[in-house]
This record gives sequence, structure tokens and C-alpha cells, in this order.
Amino acid sequence: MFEQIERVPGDAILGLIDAFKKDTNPNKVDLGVGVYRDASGNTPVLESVKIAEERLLSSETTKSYIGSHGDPAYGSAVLSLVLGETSPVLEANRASLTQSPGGTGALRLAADFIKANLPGKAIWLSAPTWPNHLGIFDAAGVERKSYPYVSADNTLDFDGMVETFETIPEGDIVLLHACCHNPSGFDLSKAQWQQVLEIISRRNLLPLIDFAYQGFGDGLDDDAYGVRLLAESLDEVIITSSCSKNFGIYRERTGALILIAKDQEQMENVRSQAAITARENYSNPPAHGGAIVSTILNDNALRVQWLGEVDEMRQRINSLRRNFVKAMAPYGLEERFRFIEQQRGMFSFTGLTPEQVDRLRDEFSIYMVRSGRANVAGLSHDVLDYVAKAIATVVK
Ligand code: PLP
Ligand code: TYF
Repeated sequence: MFEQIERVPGDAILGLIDAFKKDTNPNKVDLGVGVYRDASGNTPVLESVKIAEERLLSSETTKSYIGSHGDPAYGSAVLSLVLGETSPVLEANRASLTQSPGGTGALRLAADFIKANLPGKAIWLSAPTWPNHLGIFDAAGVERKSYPYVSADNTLDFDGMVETFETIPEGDIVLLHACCHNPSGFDLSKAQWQQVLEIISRRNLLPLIDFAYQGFGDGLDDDAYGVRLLAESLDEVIITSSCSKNFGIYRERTGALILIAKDQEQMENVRSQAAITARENYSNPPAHGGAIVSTILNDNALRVQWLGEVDEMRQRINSLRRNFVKAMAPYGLEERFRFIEQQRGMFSFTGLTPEQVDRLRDEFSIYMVRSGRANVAGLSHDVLDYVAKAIATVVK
């Protein structure tokens, strides 16, 4: 039965992990997969997470199911984190949250929800976007289209984006990255979010906002600007949120599907559909990650500690951005790479070609995605000069 099944290539980003492990060069640098790294190159368990886990271990009384929507304490804590403590959307009781296995699980719930409840509607993805977006909507059978996002000269193509938005049929879904665009690092300004809101509202499109990096751009509240603007101004918004990065709990698979409806009545209707989708995929979400998050967010001291840890991760990334540009100065390339300071989040489109990326790997053991995407968090102040020299060599 299996003999006619073909082998397919694995995920190109995750494949970099193996390639990096096999490399014996002591100077190797991993700028590939998007996980945060500290100054020693580790992806640490946050202190606040460790304390929460210790508490959970001693206080946990059951391993019974938590229900298709997950833990209500997690749900209300994450709704406040995403939409803001005093959100009029929460006041009006028109937001539903379903705990999901990571942001990926939330995206799959969103895709299945769209397929089942909004028949014939297509999803519009930025070009480029996180490659998993393509697979998730294909797997769910949702028609996929794209809008321009990055120009050939490696700048944000906002004009191209809004021009395309003007052509999208009413009722179609547009996927927006809330902040820290993966893979480019180019984010919308507040004025651009306002413009996006105006077009979406006038043309009656449905935004799906992927919020995987809250806290990694300019701060937890600043990063939510677009999300909150659209949630408060529009009747209907879909949000997929992830705690993988900002709590550093990648493998605990902790995320959320947030469905915002016109009023409480319609919210309860769509919420009931989200429960079916969850049930048909995996029944109940894993509990541990959500318990960590709600323990932290619902305890003042732990919350303050976590806020400090998120600030530290973000500040490290942003300082690496500034220092990378400085490190290019000896080669006369400071201005050419100045945009790295303006990009936000873990990722930067460096503008390097696939051939230049290959040379970085082959000649210097520096690993990044062939699109030229670098995980800035994979840098450290110790390797900046080495990486700068290598890049200067391949772009010459
Ligand atoms: N969306 C984007 C844009 C991402 O980069 C990621 C990262 O992995 C995710 C969603 C999903 O994250 P996770 O499923 O690990 O929570
Ligand atoms: O883009 C990244 O590197 C992260 C991690 O299939 C990731 O979002 C990459 C690929 C994948 C799952 C997660």
C-alpha cells in the first residue's frame, strides 16, 4: 500500500537546525530558525516560568480534560493581554477565546473555521509570509491569494499592498502580521494601520491578524496597536495569538484563537463553531502552557517579573540590530544596512541573495534562510565582527 508514496523534502527552516548541528566549525553562527537566544546562545526557560511551574507542580490536583475552549483563567488573561485591560471589546463581551496548541494550532482552527463557515471566501497572504501559512490554509482547503509586501529593493511595499487591497472581493479574508513581520521584519506604522483599517472597513474585508511576537517589537502594548485598532473599530476580526515567543514556552504549544463578533449573541454563535473545530482536530488543548501563562498573568509579582524578562529579550534584539549596523561601518556598509535598525522582531530580511547565503554557510558556517532572512537573536556581541566581515566579503 505504501510503495507508491513519495518522499517529500522537510521544512527548509527546521532543516537548518540539523545542518547547523552537523557543522564542526567552532565559529559557526546560527541565524536560522526563529527562537530567541540569550548572550550565550541558549534559549532559556524564563525565571517567571520556572517559578510558575514549581507552583503548578505542587498545587495541581487533576489531569482531567480542560474543555474545548481551554482554561477560562488563561482565556481571560490572554484576552486582556492582547486587547488591553480596559478594551471596549471586552466590555461589550463580543470576543471569544479558544486556547489552542500554539499559534500554529490557532491558525489551523482559523482556517477550518473559515472553510466551514465562510464558504467560497479566499485568504490573502502577504508576499512573502511565514511558509507555514501557505501549508495551513492549503491543508484546510481555503483558497489562497497574495498581496505584495516587500519590494524588489527590500523595502516595505505599502503602496502595492493597499493597491491590491482595493481589488479584493468583499468578504475575503486578509492575513496581517500584527508586528515583527516574519520573514521581513518590516512593520506597519500607526498611520499605515489607520489606512489599512479604512480600506478593510470600506471594502468589507475580514482581517485575520497573526500575533506571534507580542512584546518583541516595541513593547507589549505598542505591538498590539494594529490589533486593538481593528478590534475596536470593526465588527468582526479574527486573531491568532501565540505565547511561544513572549513566554519562551515554544514546546508547550500555547496559543489562542480569538473571534471578535458584532455583539455577544453573534460571538456565542461563532464560539460554538470554534468548539466544534477544536473537537474535530484534537478535542482539548494541552493544559500545561496555558496554566503557566495564567499563573504568571494573574499574580502581580510574577507578572512584573515576566514583564521585565520580555523587556530584556526585546532590548537585547534591538541592541543587536544597532550594533550590527555599527559593525558594518569598517567596511563602508553602515548606510547600506541601516534598515536593520528600523526592522522589528527577531527577523530581518537582509537583502542577501540565495547565492550569498550559500557562501556564508559554506565559507563561514553562518546559517540563515536562503531568502536572506536572518534571526537577529542568533547574533551575539561576540560574533558581530565575525558576521560583519563575512557579510562584507560575500557582498563585495
Ligand atoms: N505565526 C508566525 C508568523 C510565526 O512566525 C510563528 C512562529 O513559529 C507562528 C505563527 C506560530 O508559532 P507557534 O505555533 O510556535 O506558537
Ligand atoms: O519562522 C520561524 O523560524 C519560526 C519557527 O515549520 C518555525 O516561526 C519555523 C518553521 C516551522 C515552525 C516554526
